[in-house]
Amino acid sequence: MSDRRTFIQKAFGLGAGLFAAPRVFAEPPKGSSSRSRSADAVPAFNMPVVTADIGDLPYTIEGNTKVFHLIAEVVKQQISPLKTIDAWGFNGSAPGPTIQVNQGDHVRVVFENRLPEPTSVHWHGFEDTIQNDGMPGISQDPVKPGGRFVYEFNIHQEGTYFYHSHMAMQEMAGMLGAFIMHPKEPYQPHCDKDFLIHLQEYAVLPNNTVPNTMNMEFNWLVFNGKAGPATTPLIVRLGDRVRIRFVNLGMDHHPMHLHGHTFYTTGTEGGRIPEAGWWPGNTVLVGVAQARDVEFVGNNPGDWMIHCHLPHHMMNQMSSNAGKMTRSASMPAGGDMNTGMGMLQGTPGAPLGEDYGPALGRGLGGVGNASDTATTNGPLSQKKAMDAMPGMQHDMGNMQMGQMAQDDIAKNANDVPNFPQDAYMEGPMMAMDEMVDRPENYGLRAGWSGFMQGMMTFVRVLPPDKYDEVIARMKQANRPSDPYSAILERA
Ligand SMILES: [Cu+2]
Repeated sequence: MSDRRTFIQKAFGLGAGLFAAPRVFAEPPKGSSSRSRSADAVPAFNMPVVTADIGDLPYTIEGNTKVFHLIAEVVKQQISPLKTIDAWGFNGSAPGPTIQVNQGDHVRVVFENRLPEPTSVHWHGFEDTIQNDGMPGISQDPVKPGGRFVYEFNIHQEGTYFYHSHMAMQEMAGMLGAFIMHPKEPYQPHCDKDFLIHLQEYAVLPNNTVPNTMNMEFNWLVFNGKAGPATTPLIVRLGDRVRIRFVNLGMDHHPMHLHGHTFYTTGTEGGRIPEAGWWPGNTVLVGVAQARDVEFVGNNPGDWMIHCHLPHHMMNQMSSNAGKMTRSASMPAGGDMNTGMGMLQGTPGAPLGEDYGPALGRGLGGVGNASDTATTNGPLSQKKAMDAMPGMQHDMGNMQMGQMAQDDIAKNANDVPNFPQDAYMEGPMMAMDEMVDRPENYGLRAGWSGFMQGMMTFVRVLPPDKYDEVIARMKQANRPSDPYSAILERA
């Protein structure tokens, strides 16, 4: 550890002039109300990390040891109101619950494998003994189904760390979680809110529940196991200083973008960055196996989006929209859902055969295949579209169908190449405000959920009266093991 730190310090020493600027938190742009409430008055302490939609792994104390029981198991993970997948996770969720400890703690993790195959738990970034590294077949025997293994750590680091299965496909099935090591000396300035967001992607075919962990074409992009609009917003009081820890244990890289604020990157998967090395931005690229901690003062009231900026990661249930489903007036006679969406099926060995349309898992399909493009655009009639998808859930409960007015579509829309793009995928017609209703969403503009998909949620920077109202509703909900409890207890 010391070698790396020394190197960083030396590097900063050599380039000191480059790092002279970022003192912005001491002098925020918009008057005194924009200062962190706690930067002046409140002594720094380690605010517990809130992992919305996931929560924490509880522990017991035995002597001077914190003991956690971590269970690998098959879980049903509802990633969206209309989509529940069969994932592998820990203690009931994928990702697994966040483990929070303090620098200096002695920690024991009693691990139990309830999966149908061997596994183990790797402790990512830990400077610990090889016996605790969790590498199956290298540092330990794989833990067989029904088996146990005890990991034991003396925590001397600080920062955002992870645990995950080191068997790649298990990791892609959801076997990951966060491990927070709070510093002995609290970070300065104090953060009033400290959130963690896991970034993951799944490839799950329509009408399927099992992610294809080999597929590289991901169609469900999730924050803490939820796709927008089912994600839970981050609730911030105007003037709060906020930390968000992004954790990426997936297959893609994610440029995480925040609206309305400039943040500083203050930490990586290697711990805290000295202040002179913080860098400003509104987008931070979180590469695979990396953590990026960002901090900002929520000094700009509003419901601000925070999202991955990769366009395909801002969508749910993606598939090509240039194919039969949207460009023919109706389904081929006797067709099913798969045919309608151009899914891979039909004559074996003839992937460009006439019965194939554009498919999830292959290209747009138009090249050399006249049948995909010979049909004219069908009118964008909701009834026709729904009638053309007999396998889809027409009864969508509270989904707010039918709000897209005729005026929203140009009269010549069907003559325009590339139409429909987002008119078909997003908008008020796809809103489901009531289905994703929760206290954290209180007061959002009606129909908001039709414009939020994939890796997206809000940072809601609320003036005191609105903040108090949302917090009161969250308290009233009295949810068991509420991931927000650390904030609710202190509000
Ligand atoms: Cu992304």
